[in-house]
Amino acid sequence: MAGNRTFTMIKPEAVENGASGAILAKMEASGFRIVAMKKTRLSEERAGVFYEVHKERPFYGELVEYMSSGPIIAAILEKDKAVIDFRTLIGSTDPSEAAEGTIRKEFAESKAKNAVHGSDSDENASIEGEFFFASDERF
Ligand code: 3AN
Repeated sequence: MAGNRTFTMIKPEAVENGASGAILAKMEASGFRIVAMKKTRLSEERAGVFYEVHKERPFYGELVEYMSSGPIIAAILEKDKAVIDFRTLIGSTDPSEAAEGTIRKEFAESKAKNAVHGSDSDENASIEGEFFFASDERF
């Protein structure tokens, strides 16, 4: 049976550093199936919409600027308990607090440049997946 889905982005610094392949390999090796994937670049306006939930937070401007600073890789992933298991795989927002073996421990530079995004709920996974992918781009 197909599991449920989460949404991820490999962030600009990880793409720039050539870490995309290693990060995607870790996701697949951890049991996540790639349902949809693309390399794209967010305009400042689209990054602002994507992160609208964080609008009141002090780092919002920095976050929007950073996430539109270069190409990202967006993907929808599928696995049993995808959202929670993916949050475990990526580790804490702050890489200095991320557990050994997590993607952020290995690849993130800082709280802002933290290599990957992972949805925090089934509802947001669905909204975020819709933001990037049409139904004929999912397999
Ligand atoms: P997560 O990505 O682990 O769900 P959130 O939802 O707290 O973390 O934050 C969303 C994004 O905002 C993070 N991925 C990170 O890039 C950025 N962010 C969070 N906290 C900070 C901070 N103190 N300074 C700069 N950027 C931050």
